[in-house]
Amino acid sequence: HINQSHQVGQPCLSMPPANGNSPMVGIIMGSQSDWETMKLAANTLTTLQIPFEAKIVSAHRTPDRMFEYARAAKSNGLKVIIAGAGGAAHLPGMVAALTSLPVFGVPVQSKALSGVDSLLSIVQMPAGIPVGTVAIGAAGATNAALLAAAVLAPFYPAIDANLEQYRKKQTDAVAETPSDNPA
Ligand code: RP5
Repeated sequence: HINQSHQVGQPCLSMPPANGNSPMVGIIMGSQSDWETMKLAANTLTTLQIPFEAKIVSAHRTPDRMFEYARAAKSNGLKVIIAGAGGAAHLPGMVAALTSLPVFGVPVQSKALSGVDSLLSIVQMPAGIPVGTVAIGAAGATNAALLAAAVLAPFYPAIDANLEQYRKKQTDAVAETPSDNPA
């Protein structure tokens, strides 16, 4: 919730603190087989101490579950949805159609077409219903979590601090000179 005195169009001075228990990010995926990829999003959110939930929600196999999940997402307290799917990957776009929460789509690397099918299915949304589409596979799953953190960071100082620390650690880990035996 935004504080009671908040007026639309006015700056909101007191944002709610991140609640340690209730999920702020919903990670959903079309199949159990997507988890190997999508757990990289989960691991990144864990590192950043952002509470999340992870669910299997298929646009094709469990369409009713998808409708219920997307429709209830905002009232359940979620702030961002990360949706991963492979092949004819409808899940991110369908979920984005059902909620105005930001949706980041992760194209899972498919066997037949190496994820190019997933990428094109997710990225080519017509104007009006956006899906923030990331790279195919592991990099995309990690980056979707980092984008979720970046969306939340301006409103939650603890998340902002964790995200800055994550990036600093990454920068500090880059050696100035190449080595034949990198650590
Ligand atoms: C999609 O079909 C899923 O997102 C998954 O990437 C792909 C294959 O699913 P499985 O046949 O492995 O369950 O719905």
